[in-house]
Amino acid sequence: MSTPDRPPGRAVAALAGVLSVAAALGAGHLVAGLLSEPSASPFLAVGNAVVDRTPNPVKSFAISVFGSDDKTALLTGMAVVIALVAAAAGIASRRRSWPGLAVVAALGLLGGLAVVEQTSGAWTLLAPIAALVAGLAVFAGLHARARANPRRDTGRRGLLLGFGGVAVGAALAGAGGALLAGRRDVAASRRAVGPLVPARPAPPIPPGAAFPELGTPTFLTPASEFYRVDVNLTVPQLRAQEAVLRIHGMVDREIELPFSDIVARPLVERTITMTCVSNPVGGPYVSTANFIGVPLADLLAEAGVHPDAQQLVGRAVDGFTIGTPLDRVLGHPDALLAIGMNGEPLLPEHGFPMRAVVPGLYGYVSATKWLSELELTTFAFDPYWERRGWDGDPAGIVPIKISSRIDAPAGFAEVPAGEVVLAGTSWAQGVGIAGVEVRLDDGEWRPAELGDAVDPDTWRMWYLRVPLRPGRHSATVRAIDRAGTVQTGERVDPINAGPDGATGRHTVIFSVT
Ligand SMILES: Nc1nc2c(c(=O)[nH]1)N[C@H]1C(S)=C(S)[C@@H](COP(=O)(O)O)O[C@H]1N2
Ligand SMILES: [Mo]
Repeated sequence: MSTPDRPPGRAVAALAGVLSVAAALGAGHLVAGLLSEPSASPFLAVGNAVVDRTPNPVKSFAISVFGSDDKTALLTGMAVVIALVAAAAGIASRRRSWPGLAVVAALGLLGGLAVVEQTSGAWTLLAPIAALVAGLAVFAGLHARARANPRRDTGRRGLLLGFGGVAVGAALAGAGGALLAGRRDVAASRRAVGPLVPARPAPPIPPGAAFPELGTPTFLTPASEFYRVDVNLTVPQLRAQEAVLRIHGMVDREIELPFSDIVARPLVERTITMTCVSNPVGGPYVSTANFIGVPLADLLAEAGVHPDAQQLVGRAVDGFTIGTPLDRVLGHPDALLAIGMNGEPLLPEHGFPMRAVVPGLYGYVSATKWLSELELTTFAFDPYWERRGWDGDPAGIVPIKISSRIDAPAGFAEVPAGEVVLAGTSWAQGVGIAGVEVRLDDGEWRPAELGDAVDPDTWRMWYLRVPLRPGRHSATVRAIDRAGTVQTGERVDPINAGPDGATGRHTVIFSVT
């Protein structure tokens, strides 16, 4: 026998109303994001419609009170009003569901009208329609659950699950929509910057610099394949139009450079191989690009650096900091404020719209992405990683360690008998590679053929052809730099090496069949 339904308490009823409208707004926001049409979000469309109708004196008052947070203030106010209306609708629906359904429908209609006014094209209506459908369905569902007998365990659990599920779903949908909308803004901003044409292009890469047909990487890494390392769970979505670089601290005059000022300067292009200190021996965290930008030394000269400044601290929009010994920056003409890679604006994951790149230094002490500030300080300031125990005397930051890697054959590959081609890359930024040697099955070190040298700050490809009998073989590689340093065989993992970088030699085991 089923127990008769009873009206839910006021709090539960109010919550059902609020959650239904939240679900509606979340669904609308998500569909707008999927449509790449942020202003089709019913919530934002209503906000924009309100802004359009706000008399100018009220607008200036809002700006004087809330500053650049005026949009946030408006949207927060709207959210509060909508929540109150939704709660009232919920309470009015304790006995029958139609008052709540009517209010949800009315709000949906309002959102739809705002979207019609604020956007063009018929597809944008999908967002308010999704919102309306989600709002009505969720309200009907929650209403039914709230009226189920709360004294039965299943009823209470069902209610909790329903409410919790809707809350999480609405939040996820809203966040997803915001994320998608932000991406679209940034994509449009990158397109508006357009291809970058350097006034001083990098010298062309000679065709003999890499042997991708033999298994080495291409000399320039496509931006989409460039290794990525950062502490960010989601990529900061910044627009170039709003980006400003502030140079301050121990300078004669603080300067603020909008992105538009930087992109309008004569741009230089340099071929630079970047490496992460966390790259294990044989690992993938090394890539090369033609970086386009403005020499950091020029910008610092404009601000006038105090003679007692020691450290250049790069600060990203999220507060992340990286410290570089100042002499490394001033001493290297290719230390860049970079805005582009391989002719295009930076990709968002590589720091769009601006980042630093300092040849010869690991990324964690040089290559701030999403850069918003350069601060001149002493070594007394501890940037992000130093504060987390990677203390190392910032004055004594080590240059990138000499290293080499076997790309072909891949580990445990099976290759046909006869002449086997081994190929890979090597790097010793700042000094340059003079030679690469390969040892097969604990034999003698044999010199490999080298690709054309491009720059001491870039990697150098190598290959070696050797006849090999069927069976299992091992190959080990070592590099020698132009100062005569031979890559050590002493194996230190990146974790144990701490801020100094891994050492050791890359060995690959493969079978000839
Ligand atoms: N804002 C910011 N910049 C950053 C980092 C970061 O976590 N946040 N990581 C650094 C590290 S450790 C490296 S190796 C390089 C990697 O740059 P990439 O991802 O473009 O290859 O960025 C550096 N710049
Ligand atoms: Mo790194």
